Amino acid sequence: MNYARLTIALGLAALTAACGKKAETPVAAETNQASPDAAMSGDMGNMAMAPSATSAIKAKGHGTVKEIDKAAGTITLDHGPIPEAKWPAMTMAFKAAPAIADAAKVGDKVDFDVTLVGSAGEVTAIQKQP
Ligand SMILES: [Cu+2]
Repeated sequence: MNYARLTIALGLAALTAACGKKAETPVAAETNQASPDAAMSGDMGNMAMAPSATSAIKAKGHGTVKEIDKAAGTITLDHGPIPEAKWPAMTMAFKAAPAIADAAKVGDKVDFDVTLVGSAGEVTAIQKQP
């Protein structure tokens, strides 16, 4: 079934892009290369919940604040590529401590430090771009 195959392909692409580690099978790598847009259009919500945690990667990113949810402890960033994790540019929610959420506001262009574990990430420092 084409739909099932597409779903699997998207899942693999998202995992491959999200995990920051090399694909475990050549098939996954091929899928990811063949359709870089698949990872972009993948459901970031699902991605964030994927229980495929690996070792943490510390990285720096740049982006624009799209949403801050202090109750949920998240900040949504439209961020550029993060080569340390092999992530393409995307919009996604990160965990954020209250101090981080207070230091930024929607629309700010920011530089940020992030700790990535699997497909989830936490912003650990944020600074508005001058
Ligand atoms: Cu992302």
